[in-house]
Amino acid sequence: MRFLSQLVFITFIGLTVSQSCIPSNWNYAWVKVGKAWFTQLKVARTWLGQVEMCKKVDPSRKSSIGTLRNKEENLKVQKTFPGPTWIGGFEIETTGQWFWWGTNTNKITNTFWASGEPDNRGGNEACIMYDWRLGAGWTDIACTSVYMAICEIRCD
Ligand SMILES: [Ca+2]
Repeated sequence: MRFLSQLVFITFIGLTVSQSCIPSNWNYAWVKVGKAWFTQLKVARTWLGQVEMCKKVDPSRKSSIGTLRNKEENLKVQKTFPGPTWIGGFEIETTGQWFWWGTNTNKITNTFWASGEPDNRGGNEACIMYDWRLGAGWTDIACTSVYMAICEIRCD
């Protein structure tokens, strides 16, 4: 029994070490904020197009479309990579419920909407974009519009 628990422990440590959070693809310029790494896709695509592209940026590190989880990430990423730029936030139908995209899709708890946003202008704005000119604020935009995007590698 003791041997078994040691084996489980060693396996656990092994997995922890091998799960690297440092980007492996340095064809992109990365910035680190806390434990997360961010880069910007300079080619404009639809929101879903950027979701797919972010996966390809650094597959071994499970790169995905970027999420700005706190004030520090929101400010540093926007300063480093000025917008207009998609981030990985979207609305389920028109429920007013906003979520972060990912394997563990979860509700957005810290929001940084620009003044008057989200306004669902035209009735079909369900994806989140930032623009430094909006005072580091977010706006909802039609997901079929094309913009640059933030991708991330996040380990926590
Ligand atoms: Ca809007």
